[in-house]
Amino acid sequence: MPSVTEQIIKAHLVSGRMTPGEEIALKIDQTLTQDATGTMAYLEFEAMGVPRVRTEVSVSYVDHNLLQTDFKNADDHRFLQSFAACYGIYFSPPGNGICHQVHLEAFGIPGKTLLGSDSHTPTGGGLGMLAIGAGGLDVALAMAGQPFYLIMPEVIGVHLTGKMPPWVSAKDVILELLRILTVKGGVGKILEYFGPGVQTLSVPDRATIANMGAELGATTSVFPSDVMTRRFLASQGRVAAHRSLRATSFRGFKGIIELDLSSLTPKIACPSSPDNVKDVSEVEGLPVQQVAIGSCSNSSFRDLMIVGKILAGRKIHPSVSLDINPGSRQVLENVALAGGLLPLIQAGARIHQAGCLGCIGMGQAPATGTVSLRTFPRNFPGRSGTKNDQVYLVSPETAAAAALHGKIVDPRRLGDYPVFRQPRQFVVKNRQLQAPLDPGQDCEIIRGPNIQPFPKFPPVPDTWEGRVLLKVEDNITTDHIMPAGSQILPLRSNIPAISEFVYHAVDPEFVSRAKNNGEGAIVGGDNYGQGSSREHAALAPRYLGVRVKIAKSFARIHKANLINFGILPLVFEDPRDYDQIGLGDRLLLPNLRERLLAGNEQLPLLVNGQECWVRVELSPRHRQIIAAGGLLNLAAGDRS
Ligand code: MIC
Ligand code: SF4
Repeated sequence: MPSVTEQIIKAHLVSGRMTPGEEIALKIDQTLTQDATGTMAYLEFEAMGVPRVRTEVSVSYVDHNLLQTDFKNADDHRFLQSFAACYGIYFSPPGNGICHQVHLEAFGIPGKTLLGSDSHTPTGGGLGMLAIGAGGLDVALAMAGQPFYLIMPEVIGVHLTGKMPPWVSAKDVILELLRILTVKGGVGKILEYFGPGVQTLSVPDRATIANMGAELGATTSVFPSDVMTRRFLASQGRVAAHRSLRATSFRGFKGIIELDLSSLTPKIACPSSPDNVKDVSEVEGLPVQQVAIGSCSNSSFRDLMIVGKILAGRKIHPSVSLDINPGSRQVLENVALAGGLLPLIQAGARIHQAGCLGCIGMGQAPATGTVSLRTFPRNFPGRSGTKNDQVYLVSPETAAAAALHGKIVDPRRLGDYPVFRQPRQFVVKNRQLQAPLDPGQDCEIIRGPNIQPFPKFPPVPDTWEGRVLLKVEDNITTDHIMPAGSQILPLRSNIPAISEFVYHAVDPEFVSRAKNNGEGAIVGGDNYGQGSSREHAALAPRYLGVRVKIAKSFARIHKANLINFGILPLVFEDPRDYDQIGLGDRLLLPNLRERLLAGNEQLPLLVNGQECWVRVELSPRHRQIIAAGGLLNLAAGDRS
């Protein structure tokens, strides 16, 4: 038997060969959406005319857009709820929890494939799933029973030995990997964890590690399914969902990373990138004004209980705001039952509803010029909602130490590491998951005025001409391209409105320049579009006339979204050409359409009349989609 990854892929392979670099198609068993990507995904699904989802399980979560400052988010929640009931989808209402946490608790099954319209869907890898983040349109297609296409990644083994010492936890493991591999080290790869160290990690530990594989740019991360997995499923009242999955041959691994868990120390990702990792001891003493504990990477029962234990009988530092964002209602209930909530309240914590909250700038923005320590997965610039923010990413242990002292402190200074027992069986009966209506029952989809029709885009012209509308550097995130936060997220169902904010913080003139120039291009550096799965980072620029993006390299999900919405991603043949192109330059791609459909791997690009070469790293299917002006056009028969 090969690796766990290969076993799952083999069992779901619809077409293609498992050779890295080749396009494969996978059968998808389960899907998830969240509210910020879900409305578009369901509008796209509706346009496909399929009466009911064709997956084993599909779930629609509301966890991102929880602030209801006007009708918009509330309208979207109602739309999602009514849509789920009609189309055979489970619905998880606001306050029930973060999609990835609730999915682990209630739906995840080892060996199954999960496609989610959120980049942290790989959290399910902690449970032995092949869980992949994708744009909403790809998830909509999976719900319609279509396979998911991707380029077969290389599988890299991560060999874990040893056991984490006291005061070191799963966040430190993944921060160490981020230090070694950087935010682009995982692009085009699946990380599969194996070795004796794996058995020392619980499923929530594994989920934290798999979750932030997204920050490495990895397609996903996979853990085996073993006795720990069985224990976790039993604790969730779902032991029947367990099956064992383990690798028996590692020959398919394209490389192996060695990590001795016992050698790890508490780590911290400094502003403003998850790979800017140092030892906590190196930044000790820095005053901290906000500590936030939660998000899909660290808000499980264990994470909240350990903080409760550390804070028990103590008070937080008066200059600190300690925000607790539980991962799910079930976590909050079980922490309360186990006596972990009272110490948090008494210590001075602010207890919030379960959801993403400050992680996506839905409240909890830090004060100007202050330091915020968060157990979240991302600290991209400005994502917190505050300009020039200073967000550090840490484990719950390091976060609790800072909350007590008002400054960054190595948690190993806190004395004995608290111990607590996790219940064998959590109380699970109060999960608020709404099952869909039976087929044939009457139902109505409730659409508020926030939901606007999907824009239509023209196919690729024979020869393309345009101007450089923007030039940006390496590691541009989707938060730069299409910011989130409490002002902009409510516009996710309205492309004309949200497009006014494209590249808002990077270049406030971008939108008017794009509108005044007809079609155009954006030029980027390495790892362009890292971060989230939001297809709005492709859709909204496309709406503004961006047809071409030229970069040194692209992040996986963003590239797939560009293709889906008819934006041509081109790669510099010679990266030095990046330096030769500037804002406002005139670009020409002669005979683009013909060359694209003929499968040309290089294209001549004229920059102000001077020729250079760009690479087209696209499958024949991708080329058809782009030529048609996007996947929806292609599906509707606007073939060229
Ligand atoms: C994020 O963490 O950036 C988000 C918000 O969860 C996104 C999805 C979105 O933008 O709606 C993600 O990770 O895909
Ligand atoms: Fe929500 Fe943050 Fe996780 Fe994204 S990274 S799903 S915003 S908790």
